[in-house]
Amino acid sequence: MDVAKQISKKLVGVALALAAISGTAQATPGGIITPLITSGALPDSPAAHVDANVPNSPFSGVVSINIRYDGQSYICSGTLVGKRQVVSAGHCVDTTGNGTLIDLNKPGSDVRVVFNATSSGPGSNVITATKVQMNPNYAGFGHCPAGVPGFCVNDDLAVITLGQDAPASAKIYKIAGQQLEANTRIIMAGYGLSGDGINGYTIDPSFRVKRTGENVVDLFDGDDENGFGGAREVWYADFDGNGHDTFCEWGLACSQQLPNNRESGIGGGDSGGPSFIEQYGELMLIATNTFGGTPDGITKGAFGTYFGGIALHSYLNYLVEATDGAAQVVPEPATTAMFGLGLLALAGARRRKQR
Ligand SMILES: [Ca+2]
Ligand SMILES: [Ca+2]
Ligand SMILES: [Ca+2]
Repeated sequence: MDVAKQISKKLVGVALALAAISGTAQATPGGIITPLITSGALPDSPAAHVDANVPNSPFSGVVSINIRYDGQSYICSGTLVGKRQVVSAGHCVDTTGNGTLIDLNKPGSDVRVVFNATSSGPGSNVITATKVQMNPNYAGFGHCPAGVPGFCVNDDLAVITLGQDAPASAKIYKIAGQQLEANTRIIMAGYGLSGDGINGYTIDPSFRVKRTGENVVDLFDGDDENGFGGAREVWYADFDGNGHDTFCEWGLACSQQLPNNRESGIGGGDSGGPSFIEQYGELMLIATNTFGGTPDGITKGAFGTYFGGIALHSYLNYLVEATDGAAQVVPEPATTAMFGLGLLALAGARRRKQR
């Protein structure tokens, strides 16, 4: 029995409600919006999730991004992975919704990255991108490869190259080299819509206010170019609280629910922002946040919604290439390495015995 396929099938049915967390989808007020960092119920609040814009913040390299074209202005989030390289979402730099990369040479079109961790005051560190790339398999938000039915949020990755080095105060994150696994606790950050689990979205995105929150990974979609089999490309988590545990109710996954002041969702403007794990004592990028979904009868952004993004393990080669080798991929620590050594030793012992 192919569990992944079943889940993927179920999600494709469910996924019609998915919306991009920002970029194009956020164009019209009242239109479809999704991911941002939200808080739990009172006494937790969006304000309690704000991360101060100071150089010693562990989130100092989480940036907001202003994308402008055709007289429109959008907000997304991103992660610094090299002095001049920012990882974000493909849909943030897609000007048509069909995978059309923004043309930086067109008058009025630009991509600007906003760094907040600066001692020289707000507004002093906005750096314009000189190059923007979109994953070659990204064909627009929700678009599947030719001949594949469904709603695909796969391959929604972008790499933005800055025209000058990021401020020294902005942390450069390494990328975790291992597969993202279900039940992993992830730490998310972004500049998007916020609100709380009861009321949903109540607070607009802001280029200078970032929030952080956590959740636990529930499910995955495989590669859309490969019949949704093989490598994991898309991760999902639900925003649990106040009696809602959506993926568990749907019989898909019943992962741990985090405490009210940590369990969070995402909203419009959080798109492209990071999901980190803690490894070797630091935050490492393992996934991005790109979409949200609202089941029938649930308030947008409130408990019971779900969301997710791109699991980077399948894209490590792409990221290293698109950053001209700047992105640093770190192998996973401890157990696997030790286990590998153990196996080697055993094999050696057996060989010796046979001899
Ligand atoms: Ca794919
Ligand atoms: Ca959850
Ligand atoms: Ca859950």
